[in-house]
This record gives sequence, structure tokens and C-alpha cells, in this order.
Amino acid sequence: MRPATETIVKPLPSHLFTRHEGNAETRWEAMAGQGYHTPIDRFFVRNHTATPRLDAATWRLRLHGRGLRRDIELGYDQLRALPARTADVTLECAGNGRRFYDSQQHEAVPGIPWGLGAVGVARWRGVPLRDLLTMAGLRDGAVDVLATGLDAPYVHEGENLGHVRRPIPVRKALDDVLVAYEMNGEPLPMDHGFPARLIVPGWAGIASVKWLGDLEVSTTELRTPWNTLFYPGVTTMTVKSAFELPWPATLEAGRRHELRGRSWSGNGRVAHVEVSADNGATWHPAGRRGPRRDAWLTWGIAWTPREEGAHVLLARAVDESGAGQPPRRARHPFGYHFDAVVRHPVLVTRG
Ligand SMILES: Nc1nc2c(c(=O)[nH]1)N[C@H]1C(S)=C(S)[C@@H](COP(=O)(O)O)O[C@H]1N2
Ligand SMILES: [Mo]
Repeated sequence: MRPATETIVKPLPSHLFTRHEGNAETRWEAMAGQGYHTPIDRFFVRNHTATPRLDAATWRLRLHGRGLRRDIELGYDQLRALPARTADVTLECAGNGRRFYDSQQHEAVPGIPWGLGAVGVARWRGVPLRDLLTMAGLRDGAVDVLATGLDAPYVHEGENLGHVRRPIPVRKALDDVLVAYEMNGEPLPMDHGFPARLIVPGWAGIASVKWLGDLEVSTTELRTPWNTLFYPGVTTMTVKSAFELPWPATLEAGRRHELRGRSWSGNGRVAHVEVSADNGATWHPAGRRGPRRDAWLTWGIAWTPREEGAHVLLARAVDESGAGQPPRRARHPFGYHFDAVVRHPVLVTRG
């Protein structure tokens, strides 16, 4: 049984996760040897309050608002009976990589000090939001779709801000958003939004509202704390790269190591990745590993360290829009959008 203080239901062993109070970050070394998708047992969890235990038998999803011709209400079985789509999508917290503002750039920023592990790729299955909006009859004047979670209201600095909720524009809602009820072929786990959640590809994780209970379609632009106070102007995610190595890593000198990693971007596919083991003096193209790249790109490169001692490994990617990873990222007041090259410490030993 989980202790009463636990806000996450699934086990969080320390070889798979780093804990940040009620949140859990994936350890990148736990991705070594894994397939394309992040297994559920190591997928990061970001909860504003605590995972609620919802009952699919009584759960309802309501669609309503002035932007719709009629209100509709769906139960779990009704949702699952609708035509479904499956997609590999990256889910990433807006603050992923936040701690590097401080550790690499000496700029303190508030928020959860994530390393690079507040990201995962899963195979999501669900109903296109577009289909639900069409069922309810979208009016010409529809502007925003506001998704509200069924987890407990969020209290911030003594103020009750209500349920986690965040609008997305109708244009995005009609494009590629899913009301997902499966993750990697299993019913959505409790921590990841059971019975259903939004999946908003390319956008900061906050848009992918978990434990979805309500969708309001408005005819005016909507404002909630989650698109004004906490995530003003945050939509698509930036380019990042990570090595599937412990932090710090220890590698034996004089041996050939296959360094593996993954790179991803909210703008679309990753085009190519380069690695440097000499502080950025020379860069070497990493090779693709595995056929898929709808979400992140999996890559590898051989490295034979000669000298013992402290080293730094760098990886940088460029996506299909041409966006890359600079040596430094301009400070962001909330520590979002870190996309600078991360300096991964490696100790080379005689073995
Ligand atoms: N209802 C609800 N939805 C939510 C959240 C939440 O606390 N409550 N957290 C958001 C944030 S900030 C992120 S990064 C993602 C995390 O999804 P995961 O926990 O499945 O990895 O869910 C988003 N959806
Ligand atoms: Mo997040």
C-alpha cells in the first residue's frame, strides 16, 4: 500500500526515477536498451495535486459551451466504441531542463528543478477531438476549447485556483489532438490520466490535461491561470537531446563505447544530431538507431575515450523546421523552453 502522503500511485523505484516532491522524473540511464516508447514503469509524472482514483463506470465527459450546437455527454464505453486513432507522441513538461539555467548559466529560476527527464514518448490511442467536436456540432464562431481535469483544485500561495484547466485554440483542437484512453497498448494508467486525457502533440505538457472531465467550447478567448499566470505564451516545445547515461556517467578508457541518446522537438521531426566530446571544438554526426522518428529520434555514436579523468559529452539536434540547439539559452522567468546544449559529465577511468 502506498503511504497516505503518496500522491502518485505507481511504484517509483530510485533506479528509474528522481523524485521532486509529488513529481517523478525519468532517469535517462533507465532508457538505455529500451525500445522506441518510454515504458509506463519509467514514464515521468507531473501532478499539480495528486492522482485521483476515478471509476470508469461512473465517469462522464461533458462537451458544452456557446461554440457548440448541442451539449453531449459520453461514458467510458461510449468513448471506446468510437473510431479510434493511434499516434506516437512526445509528452514533455514546459520546464524540462530547467535546472540547467542554474547549473550551466548561473541563472536561478523558480519551479521544479527537472533535468532532462520530464519527457517521454508513448503510443497513445483515442478519439480525435475533432470527431467529438463534429458530433456536438461546431459553430462558426467557436474560438477556444477549454479542457478541465477532475483532480483536486490547485491551491497556489494560499489561493484556490480551481481545477487544472487550459484552453487550446479550435484550430489546434481540429488538427491532431486526441482524447486518449490507451498508453502503450494498455488502458491509461491512473497517474497518466485514467480514464481519459488530452494529448496535444508538440505543445507543452500542461495542454495535455489528464483525468479529463469537461470540454467547454467558447466563442471568446478564454483565460485561466494555466495560460496566463503559469504558462503565458507557452505553446510548442523546443529542441532537446539527451544521452541514455547516468548523471554523471563512468566509462572505461581505451574501450569503444556506443553512446546512445534521443533528440526531440515540438516543431516536428528531428533532422540530424551531432555529438562532441571536446567541448564543442569538433562535432560528429550521430547515426540513427531504429526506423521510427515520428516523435523522438533515437541515435548512437561510437566513442573511445583515451584520457582518464573528467570529460563532458555534448549532443545537439536540428529539427525539420531548422531550429537547433544553441550553446546558451536566454533566461526565461519560469525556466521554460530550455534548448541549449546540455553538458553531460563523464568520468573516464582505467576500469
Ligand atoms: N488534470 C491535470 N492535468 C495535467 C496536469 C495536472 O496536474 N492535472 N499536469 C500537466 C503537466 S504540467 C504535464 S507536464 C503533464 C504530465 O503528464 P504525465 O504526468 O502523464 O507525464 O500533464 C499535464 N496535465
Ligand atoms: Mo508540465
